[in-house]
Amino acid sequence: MLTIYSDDHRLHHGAAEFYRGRLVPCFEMPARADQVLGRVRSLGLGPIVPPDRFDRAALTRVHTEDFVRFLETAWGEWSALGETGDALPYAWPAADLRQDVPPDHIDGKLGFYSIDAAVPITAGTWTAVRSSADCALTGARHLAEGGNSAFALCRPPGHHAGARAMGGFCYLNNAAIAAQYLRDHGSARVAVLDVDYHHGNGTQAIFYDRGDVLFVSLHGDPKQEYPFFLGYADETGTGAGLGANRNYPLPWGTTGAQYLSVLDSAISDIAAFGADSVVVSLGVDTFVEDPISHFELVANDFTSIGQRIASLGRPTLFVLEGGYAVADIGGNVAAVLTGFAGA
Ligand code: 6XA
Ligand code: ZN
Repeated sequence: MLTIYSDDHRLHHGAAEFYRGRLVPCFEMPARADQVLGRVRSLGLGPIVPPDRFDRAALTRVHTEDFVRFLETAWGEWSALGETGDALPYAWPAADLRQDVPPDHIDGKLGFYSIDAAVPITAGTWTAVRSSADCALTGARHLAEGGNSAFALCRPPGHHAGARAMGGFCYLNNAAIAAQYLRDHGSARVAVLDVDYHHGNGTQAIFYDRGDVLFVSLHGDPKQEYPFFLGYADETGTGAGLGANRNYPLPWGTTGAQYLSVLDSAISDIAAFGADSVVVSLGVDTFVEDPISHFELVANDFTSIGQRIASLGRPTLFVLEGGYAVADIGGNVAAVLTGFAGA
């Protein structure tokens, strides 16, 4: 399987995120990608190539122009104030506040264009974010040109980023950008399967009113788990997208066996939809030892996930999302990919 990877991810290394009343060191760190790359390399999974540079227009197919401009310029505006630490938001346009007027001050913009304070912006964040999206796009192009599968080793991740908002360690939505690229280059119907522990609220929102992109997600029940405000089972799409959104919220303590039986339903949804290609938001924070999650999957379960995805028999792009048990992330990601490739 082809892997697409850029060293640029290292340029994004936030110091801290706001979590449960404290500023804590970022769980989303460069060592994650290093571990995954090391394992892909030592296993000899296939060629590892740098991403191509795609036109900015590929980003604004799913994100708004003003949001992309905000990401490009945020560090410059922040550092112009004399700030040297990471930019972080602290005020948001929640209920009863204006959500239609972007503020001029960078502090206001940071809140306007985010859903939480887990998205530090550093001097190198934009370069890393852009290259991460390019990894996903390069993988999508590989599929559009007839490839059977690819692994976009994206960092930072993407599935919490909406059309106009960053959040949950995500800035641009790599999986959504790739899915849209596939739609624009030969796939009439695309399915996004999100197996990250957290609901992919950004991906869901981007495609919620569309019938050409199916979004299916297994995740921690938002009653208990981030992102809390989206990801319930009764969210089934709207308008032309009615029926093209499927959420499987699962309780804390979900075991591998329980997870895999629900995954079978998700796989059936994708087969019934008749997807021409599949994008997998591949998070392995469902692992039993993940420090911020509460499922109980073990290494063999990740192999089974890959095998089940392969049973669809569709061109498939894997896009890296979460997973914070750093010592195990490489092995768990590799298990999914080898399960897929060997099936
Ligand atoms: C914010 C938690 C963000 C979750 C990030 C993640 N404290 N998403 O892994 O998939
Ligand atoms: Zn996650």
